[in-house]
Amino acid sequence: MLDKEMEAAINKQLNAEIYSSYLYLSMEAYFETIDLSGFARWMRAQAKEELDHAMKFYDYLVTRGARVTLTAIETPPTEWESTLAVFDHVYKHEQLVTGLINKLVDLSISLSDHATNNFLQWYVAEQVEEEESASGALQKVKLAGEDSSALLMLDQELGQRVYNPPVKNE
Ligand code: OFO
Repeated sequence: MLDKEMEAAINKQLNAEIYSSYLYLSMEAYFETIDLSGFARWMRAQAKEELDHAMKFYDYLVTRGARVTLTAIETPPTEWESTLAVFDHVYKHEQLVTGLINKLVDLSISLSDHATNNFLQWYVAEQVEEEESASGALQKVKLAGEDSSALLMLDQELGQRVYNPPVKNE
């Protein structure tokens, strides 16, 4: 049986993962309005990935006989000053999520919840990839700078991103 404190913390993280999905969907919509459809596709892939992160927590709660409790999702921002501002936000957001995952790991250790600790290691590794991917995109956008043709080429490049689901959803 899952400790009640851990159950509440995982439900909170489930909400945070859905918020991440919302945030990236909002970024997708922003890029669609300024006709950068490659960046928009990159964000769509990111949004789907976040929903899978949420579902992995959902399924873990069910597997452990715990209660999934869905709560309201915060409204994400809808406007950014530039492409650079968006990708800077993505990178900062992923760093924030890494901090949240680390806190969950800390809680699992303090509760001697080895099963949850083991489960959370997947997210620890995933956050390394998330930060790398976000920082890589941010660096490229920085390099493109004010050069609109470089930005359009980058839009095409990032638009090639293919989403591979990390978990199987039914
Ligand atoms: Fe769920 O990893 Fe990004 O936020």
